Amino acid sequence: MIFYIPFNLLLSIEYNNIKSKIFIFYNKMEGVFIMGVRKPEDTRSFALCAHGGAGKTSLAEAILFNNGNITRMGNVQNGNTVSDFQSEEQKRNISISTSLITLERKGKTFYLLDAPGYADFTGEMSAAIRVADTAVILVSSVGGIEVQTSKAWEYAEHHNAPVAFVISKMDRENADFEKVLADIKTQFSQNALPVFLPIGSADKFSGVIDVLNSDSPEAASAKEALIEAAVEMDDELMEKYLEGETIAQADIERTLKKAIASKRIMPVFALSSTANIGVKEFSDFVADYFPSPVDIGKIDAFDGDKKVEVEPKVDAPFSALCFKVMADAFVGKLSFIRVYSGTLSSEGSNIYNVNRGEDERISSFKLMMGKDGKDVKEVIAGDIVAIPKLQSAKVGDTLATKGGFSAKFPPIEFPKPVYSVAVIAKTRADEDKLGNAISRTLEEDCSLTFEKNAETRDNVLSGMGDMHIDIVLAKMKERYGVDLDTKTPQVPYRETIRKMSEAQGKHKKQSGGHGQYGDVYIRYRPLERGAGFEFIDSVVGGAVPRNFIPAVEKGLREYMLAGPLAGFPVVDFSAELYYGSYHDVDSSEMSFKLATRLSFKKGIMDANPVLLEPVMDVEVTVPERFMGDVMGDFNSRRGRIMGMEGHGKLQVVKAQCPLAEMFRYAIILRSMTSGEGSFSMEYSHYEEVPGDIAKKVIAAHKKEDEDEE
Ligand SMILES: Nc1nc2c(ncn2[C@@H]2O[C@H](COP(=O)(O)OP(=O)(O)OP(=O)(O)O)[C@@H](O)[C@H]2O)c(=O)[nH]1
Ligand SMILES: [Mg+2]
Repeated sequence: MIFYIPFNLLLSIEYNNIKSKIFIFYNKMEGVFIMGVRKPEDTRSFALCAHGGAGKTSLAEAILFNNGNITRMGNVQNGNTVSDFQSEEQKRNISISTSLITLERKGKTFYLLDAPGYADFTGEMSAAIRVADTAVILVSSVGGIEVQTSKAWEYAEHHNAPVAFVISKMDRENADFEKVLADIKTQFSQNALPVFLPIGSADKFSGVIDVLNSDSPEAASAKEALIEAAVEMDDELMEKYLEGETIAQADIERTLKKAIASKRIMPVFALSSTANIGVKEFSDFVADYFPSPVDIGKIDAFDGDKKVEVEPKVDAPFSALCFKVMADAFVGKLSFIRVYSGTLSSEGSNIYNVNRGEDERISSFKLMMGKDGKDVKEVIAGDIVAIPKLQSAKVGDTLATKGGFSAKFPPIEFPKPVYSVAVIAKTRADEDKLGNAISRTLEEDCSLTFEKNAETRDNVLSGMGDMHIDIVLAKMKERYGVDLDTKTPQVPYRETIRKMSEAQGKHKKQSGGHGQYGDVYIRYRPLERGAGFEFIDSVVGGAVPRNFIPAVEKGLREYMLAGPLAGFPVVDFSAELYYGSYHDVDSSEMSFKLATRLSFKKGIMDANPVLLEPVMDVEVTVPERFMGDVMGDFNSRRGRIMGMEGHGKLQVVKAQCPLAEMFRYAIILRSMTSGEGSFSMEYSHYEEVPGDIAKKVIAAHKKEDEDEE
């Protein structure tokens, strides 16, 4: 049911005794508002995901053009697509964050999430798949399956999301539908079944065959495969089919939808977005057969340890998940949410952040079209919208109404950063603005971390790769006017000792009146790695008076922060105060502290001091042919191979490698594997730095100290 009405209106009506939500939609081409009856059954949300450059943004653009939402089809190269609206996206001709596009087609509301494909933005893709009802994985008919295609598949599997495959760029030279389809079947799933077949390819690509509605011999076997898989969804139908009876079209359509929702069928499409062939057919298929939130059914939330099933019902308590936060130049902060249950009107409403316990007033919901939003006053289960000016919501937070839904959805998982730089403000003014710029940037980007390293004092910005960091720095400059220099972060080296030593420290000063006197004997012993520091007091007979002993311990704890070898913190040792002497008048806490310092310096230097460096656990995933290169490279960077595992055509190499050798690994691995490798790493333990390298580090550090003085 569609009405045309001349102004923005929203009501609830009773229609055929069903209380339904009215939804107003602005259709740019027709310049009118279209009003329809809304229910979750009519919602189609899907995430376009793929390797970088497979054509996601171009497909989104073509869908909008065919649907009449835009009158001219933009182009990624010209930087005028709806989806790639950020200046960094337009400058680089790539997507860097997920765009949300809302449209109406065949009475259905589409929420299209256009995720970026480059490895540096994998987290965006993962979040998009998490909140969309279907993952649409694009595979270029020329490039075939690539690293991030497999990542998209992995995420879809992880979230148990229904999958569709789009074999894109069918107009390109060397387009090979059959080969790509065969690869999808062998590498991902035999359930990948074409629903549209290409007619011709490259410059002869002229259209697509609708497999289900075709009687042509070319489509016969594909049709057979589709019907066979669809009827499996219904035992009675299956029996009929096996007995050779003809299956009614309506039955096929009904079961096809079920088969897609349950992943028994993963529909495969052939299309070209730039030539606009096969795109309309794709959109119509989405409207007709893609699962709605109701087809997806219940999802899990957790109330403490208790599992709570959330059903996509409009009359259930309102619940939603915040999956993206964006700073908008005009509106300010926009929080993107996926509604999982209930209904919420923006009029006079508050939204309650279950994770943070904060209740906030809201003014509107926005149906997004790239950077633009149209106000809508009510949202229902299945909707994906943005809320302006919500202060508390962070990515992964569960939103509800106070006293209503109280469980939490599982957090959204983001990959851990693997590439770090130390940032330095260019001027004092930049430094003043840094804190605010960083905290706003972190809010938007969950693959980014920022930390002041207590040991090296570096401000370390970590992300997924050099491109990611470059973009973050460019954005901070553009938005917040903060200019930052970068350098390789310092390795947080530490010092320790390898043998026992004993050292006296005696501080004595006789100057006119009151003198200073402190005298300590301390025994230093190595402790096992990770033990930290231990102070032992074994003074007998008051050689050091009780009241001065805390000053000795305090002194040690202070001096150990900058060791005598190269100024790094000293760890994994014990210091035993076993003897000393004092002066009735001249001894003080300060004198004993200074005496301790003398003992510490000498004692550590006598105990065979060495440098320790952090060693990382590294996991590298590469196609088999790069295994040799990756392992050889680890040898050259002091790494140790810990193991290998095969995952299909990919190999996982596990290694331990000093952090000092890993700062540029994101860049090195990319060039070594033409972008086909990925890796993750986390801190494992501290280990001794080999002598020759330690010498260099110590010399460099001494020089630095001299320069500073
Ligand atoms: N010939 C041809 N080129 C296409 C087609 N689709 C996209 N392209 C081109 O391929 C390049 C990448 O397209 P995008 O739409 O930006 O790809 P994407 O998957 O969104 O890329 P990222 O978001 O950066 O991962 C652009 O130059 C497009 O013009 C197509 O169907 N045919
Ligand atoms: Mg894109």
